[in-house]
Amino acid sequence: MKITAISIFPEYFSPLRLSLIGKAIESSVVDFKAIDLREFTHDNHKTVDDTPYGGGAGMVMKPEPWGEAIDSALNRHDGIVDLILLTPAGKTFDQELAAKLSSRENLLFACGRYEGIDARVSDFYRGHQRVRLHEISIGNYVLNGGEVAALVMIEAITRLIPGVIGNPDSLLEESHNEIGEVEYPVYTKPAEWRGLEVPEVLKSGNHGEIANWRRREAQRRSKTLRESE
Ligand code: 6GU
Repeated sequence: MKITAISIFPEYFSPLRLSLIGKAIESSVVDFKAIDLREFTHDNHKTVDDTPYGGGAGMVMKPEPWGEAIDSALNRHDGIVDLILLTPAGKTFDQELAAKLSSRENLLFACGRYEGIDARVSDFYRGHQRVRLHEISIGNYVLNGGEVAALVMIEAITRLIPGVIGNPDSLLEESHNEIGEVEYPVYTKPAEWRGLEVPEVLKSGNHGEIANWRRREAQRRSKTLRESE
């Protein structure tokens, strides 16, 4: 999978070199590049934003640098590219979209800042031959920019690529799997810690009863965790 991220803070993406995703990048399962939007400006101040037409608070990101940066990024990729515009006004990211995007060859993340990117940029690329456009938010709260949202998405997506996670079984059992149920509680040694015991059934060796207990606990958690806030 080839991934490009465009941002005025390309250093935001350095943590991707760590851990399992870092290994995937090293072993070239994932080819990642962060591009600095300011490289596509042509004035001395490297201006990427301006005041909004119609007035109002804040600044809007100018379309020209975005157009040039996205065109340049498209040149790094072959064929169809999934262009992901990070915006709090987008469709909420979930495990289903992560799974869909994990099977795609080319992902391009456009990380806006300020009050957003001039709306003509999304209009233009929605109609582009090589682009499938997604306007995505990661949840109902406001961040200062799309970078952290892109990191969240890249982690959720790349860990689903075969070979990125060591044990694929751990993908099946985990929270937000196809059944939409969260995981059962897990325990390891010691059998007693600060007066708290590991449930007896887990030490029984009875695999049928263990499976039943885990199913019940997962159901209970799915209900109570989600009702508790
Ligand atoms: Cl993608 N961007 C910003 N700025 N805020 C967000 C978001 C994205 N998703 C949730 N909040």
